[in-house]
Amino acid sequence: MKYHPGPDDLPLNFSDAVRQALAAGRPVVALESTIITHGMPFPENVATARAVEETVRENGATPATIAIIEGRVRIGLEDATLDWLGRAKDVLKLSRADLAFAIAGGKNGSTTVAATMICARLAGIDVFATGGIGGVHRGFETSSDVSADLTEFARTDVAVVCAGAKALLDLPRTLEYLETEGVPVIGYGTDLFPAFWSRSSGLPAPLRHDTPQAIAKMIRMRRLLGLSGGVVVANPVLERDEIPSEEIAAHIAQAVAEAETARITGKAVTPFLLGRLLELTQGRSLATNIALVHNNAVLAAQLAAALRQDAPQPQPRSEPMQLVH
Ligand code: PSU
Ligand code: MN
Repeated sequence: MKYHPGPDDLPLNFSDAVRQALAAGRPVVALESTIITHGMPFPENVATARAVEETVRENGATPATIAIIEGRVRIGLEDATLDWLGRAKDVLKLSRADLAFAIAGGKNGSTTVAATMICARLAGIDVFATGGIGGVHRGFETSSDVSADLTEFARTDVAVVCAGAKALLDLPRTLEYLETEGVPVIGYGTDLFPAFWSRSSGLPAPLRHDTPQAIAKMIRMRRLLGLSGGVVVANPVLERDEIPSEEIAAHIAQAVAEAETARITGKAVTPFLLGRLLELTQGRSLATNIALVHNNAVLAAQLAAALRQDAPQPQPRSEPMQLVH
């Protein structure tokens, strides 16, 4: 709770379970909601969101799924709201650029990785589990399409456990961008950067750790150094669940070409590509997607516990001012 900087009228609403866990200093794991509204089809989206919350609980942490409901930042959603979100068609996909627009306007919106990091930080949550992060898109040379997730990592102190980034992005440029922004990218138990459905992108992971405790120690050191921003914990999908990159490559090429032909731009690009990949793999990609989110939830719960186990940290100089640009 020590990071809670909100003015009194910031509409930040905690579920009872999350409020109690934070007050008691117990580990909490944030979960995003764009994966529910724009990342997976109904009903798998709702079933997965619930099951992932359960995985977090089974691993000793409290889940806090984050979304904007009627202009309120909700930290922890009840089942009925999750269910409604999973069916709703007119929910905005919110990133840093449109978060205040949705809250001030009393709208409903799901939070991307970037927006979930902002809300988690406001709520005093250090760790967040998701599937894949946004990145530099293929064809960046002409589109300039870089996910706001990447700049958020440079600004907001949250550890995001993911399975790397999808190979439908430009992964070498994504890693270059993160390096330029000073964002640590940690391969968990691997020397290779994972590519979502596949355990490896073939690219080296910039850093490597093999235990949650080692990651927690590094995060604390970043704070002692006064370094702003978060870290990417890239946790490869388990071998039994992976789809080898050769198998998925042709489908990716087709989806990217179709997006270009259809002149899809802006925030519609990622949902379009995810939807096409699902169709082109005849749903096979979904099982892998679900499995890797669970795998990430387990590690995130362990990391949240590791961060709580050790001595309280001094207030970093740059917190919480970095939230106000
Ligand atoms: N990548 C995935 N699944 C997802 C997303 C990305 O494999 O659901 C979602 C996340 O919410 C991520 C967002 O933050 O898409 C990135 O969108 P954009 O590229 O428009 O920044
Ligand atoms: Mn984009």
